[in-house]
Amino acid sequence: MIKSKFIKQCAILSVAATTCFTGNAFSANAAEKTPVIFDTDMAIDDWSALLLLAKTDSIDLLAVTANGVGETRCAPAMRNIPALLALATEDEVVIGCGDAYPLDGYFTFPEPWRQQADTLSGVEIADGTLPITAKHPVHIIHEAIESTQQKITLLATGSLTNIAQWIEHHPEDVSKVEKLVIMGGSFDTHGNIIVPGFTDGHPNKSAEWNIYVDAIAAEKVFSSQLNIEVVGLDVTNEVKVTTEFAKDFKKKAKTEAAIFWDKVLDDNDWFINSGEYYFWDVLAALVVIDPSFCSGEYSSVTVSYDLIEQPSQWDNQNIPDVTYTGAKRKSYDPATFGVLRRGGDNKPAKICKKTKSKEAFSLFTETMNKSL
Ligand code: AGV
Ligand code: CA
Repeated sequence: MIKSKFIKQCAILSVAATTCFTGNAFSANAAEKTPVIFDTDMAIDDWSALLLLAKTDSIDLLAVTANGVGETRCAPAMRNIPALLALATEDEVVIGCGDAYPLDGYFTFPEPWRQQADTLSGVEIADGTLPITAKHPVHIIHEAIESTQQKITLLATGSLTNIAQWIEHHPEDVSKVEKLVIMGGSFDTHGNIIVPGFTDGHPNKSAEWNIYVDAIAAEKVFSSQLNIEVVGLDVTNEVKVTTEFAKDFKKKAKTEAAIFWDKVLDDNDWFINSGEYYFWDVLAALVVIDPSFCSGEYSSVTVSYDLIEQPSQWDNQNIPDVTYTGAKRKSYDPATFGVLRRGGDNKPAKICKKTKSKEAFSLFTETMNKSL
């Protein structure tokens, strides 16, 4: 099943490639679709980003890889991804999950957020039919890249654990990737680790959650030769989810995907009212769909991390003391872990600074309401 998806890609693409050489315009459609692998932690707005990608005609969603490091754990993620895809596409999509813990450090998302993410915010939908592969995302991503001559776009909207492991195992793949779009980080604005009622008193004022939970993975990714576009808080602050948007979306919701999403918004009125909810991952998906959603500048990005002698109160003691490589897991200073800064020697990444927020909300609403 998994292979057949990639073989299908190969077949289409080899036809496209042949006709490209012969200049046959008929092949243009197949070649024009952007092949995408979506690496997600399946939190609330990852669901809408997933539905959006699956419903966008110009995207060929090859695979959805999750990790159990972010908000949703692997078992529920492997139920929720096929269930959501069934609302949005009839295409085959390869689905698998990676590690449950970060490459290093002991930080995790607050447990109530994880519960909400595991359970799709309490909104019930039927199981999907797409199969799950036991393959690790490292292999899923590698096989997808091997299967096509087109350059794949990666979108990562959770911690960068899977992407870092894939780079470690398959450094030869890096030059075959078009780009990696990351939802994560913050540069010229405050971070989002401190959330009233969940992380009061946390010492980290500057990091963003996806980078913070696995800053060592982020460091490996930013120091690679990948072409990176960063959709961080600087730009996602422009797409706050408001009650007005939720009302407008409700009026227009008519497809299964949109009706599901409307129910999620209903269940999250408290989140919307708290002013803490943004279209973080949706905007990153929109940048994949249309790069003009990101205006920005290029700069090297350096990830901060500082070892500490004594574990802090922010360490989650349930995380195993051995990392996936067999090394002893280390404790890091929660105040600086995952803070990004411009500068250093890494290959410059594009840092998104401005977007088109009105168009972002309207393209999202329109795409979610397109019939299958
Ligand atoms: O930091 C943004 C990332 C996005 O990938 N996530 C949520 C999105 O999936 C973490 C996050 C930040 N603040 C949160 C988050 C909050 N208040 N509740 C749940 N998750
Ligand atoms: Ca996410």
